[in-house]
Amino acid sequence: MNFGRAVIWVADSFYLCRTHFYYLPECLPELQAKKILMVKEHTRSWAEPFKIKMVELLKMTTPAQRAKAIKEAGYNTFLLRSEDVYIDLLTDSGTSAMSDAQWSGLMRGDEAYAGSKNFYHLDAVAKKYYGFKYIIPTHQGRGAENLLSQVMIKKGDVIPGNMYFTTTRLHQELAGGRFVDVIIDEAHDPESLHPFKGDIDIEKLASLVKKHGADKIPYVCVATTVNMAGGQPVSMSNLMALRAFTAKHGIKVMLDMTRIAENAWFIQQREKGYSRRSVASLVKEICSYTDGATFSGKKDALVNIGGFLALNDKDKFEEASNLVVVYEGLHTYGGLAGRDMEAMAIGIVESVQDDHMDARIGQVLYLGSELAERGIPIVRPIGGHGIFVDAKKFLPHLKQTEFPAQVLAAELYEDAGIRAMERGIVSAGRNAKTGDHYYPKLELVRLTIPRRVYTQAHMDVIAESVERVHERREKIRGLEMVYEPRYLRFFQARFKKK
Ligand code: P70
Repeated sequence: MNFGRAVIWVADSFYLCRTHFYYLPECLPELQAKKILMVKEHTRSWAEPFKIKMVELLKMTTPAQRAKAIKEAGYNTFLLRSEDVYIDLLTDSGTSAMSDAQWSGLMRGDEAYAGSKNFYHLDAVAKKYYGFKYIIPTHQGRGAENLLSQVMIKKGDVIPGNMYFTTTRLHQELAGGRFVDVIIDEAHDPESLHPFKGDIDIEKLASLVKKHGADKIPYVCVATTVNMAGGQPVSMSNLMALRAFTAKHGIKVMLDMTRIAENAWFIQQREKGYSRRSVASLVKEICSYTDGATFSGKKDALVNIGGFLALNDKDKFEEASNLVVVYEGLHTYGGLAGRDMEAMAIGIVESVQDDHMDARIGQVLYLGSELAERGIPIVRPIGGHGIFVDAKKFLPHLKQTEFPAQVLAAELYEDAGIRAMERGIVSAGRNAKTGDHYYPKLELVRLTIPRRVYTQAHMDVIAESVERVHERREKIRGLEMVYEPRYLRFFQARFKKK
């Protein structure tokens, strides 16, 4: 990274990188006391390190068309047709724009059933950038989660993790295990300015080990970044402490490395001693404190489909590469076309470039600061892949059982055709034993930013739309769930207005 150009010291509290001011670890206590998140004082504008070669035209809709569409979708944004959406912030998963290099990689797809040369390319790139010994491609992240859970978890096991993720927890449960949250308390507080809200609370982990015994804990699942907490990063020092603690007890560490490059960028920006390190080198260091990983290439790696399971243990690798033929496909394609593996190999390299990451998270921070300036309650600090609006604060007159985040996501669609995702009580699901809803502390609407897809003008439209909905928030009514599927209910549940 070119520091002369990218970073200027200002006073003794802030430093400027091309995009924004970020705070330094040294002055955190002071900043937390003042509740300052960032100071906006650009010297120069920043811009993306690419230009646009092809565009996808969008359909513009009227308010009446949108009101009809969201009603027909049962007030669930997952059930909207994408052609009825203007700005699609449902997810950053599989929605990125590929580069010209990736598109040309598609043309080099070797669609042999076995031993495709694209597999060997992916295998070499993943080993080079992440440092794991063995790679098994899967169709996407949850394919890898299924394999990992099946080869590692026995009935009655406990799997600690830094906050649950929906698919990860479900696969752990289907394999007979039980997820236990050991993230630091700050992660559940949308207003805490802790710079690494994804950190694992080693004390909580220690008492879990004491209670159940290390034999019942096959691994700790650590996610970089933590999606459900708002895209919050884990610090390098926490990963090291986790490694030291688990090594003492003979427990493995498995990484959910879905947004690892974003996590590495936050370490570079915020953690003492890392500001001169490249994102690429930080990514590799993170992996070095773990024994394996599940990866959804649909996020960081800038592809529309793909993932892998990485392992260092030869026996577990052999077991998993046998199992993959049952669920995904042969171990040299794992449910992917050769061309998809090629695009992912190229995307991995692009994903760890400092310039790319500056622009990617710079855009998220831009939207976040626009919303914060308008008085919209959002999770702070702003995370890596999107802005998480605090629906409990936005709609304080609604009970959690009236699904405030679901309501807000539907309202945003009606206002300007912006599609967001509920990340609250509907996503949390029910306790399998008692049948009760889980009541998560965080009731959020995620405005997820796809990589390299939307412009700054789109960000302005989004901020204005959220502001408009905020202005009429008191008139907004709750929802009632009228259809609830058994698994991952948020995808297909239907609602009606109260
Ligand atoms: C999202 C997507 C996927 C994901 C993730 C983390 C931290 C694993 C995966 C699974 C898609 C999604 C998935 C479930 C519910 C809503 C949305 N996250 N770990 O939008 O990867 O999708 O490839 O199987 O974020 O956040 P995959």
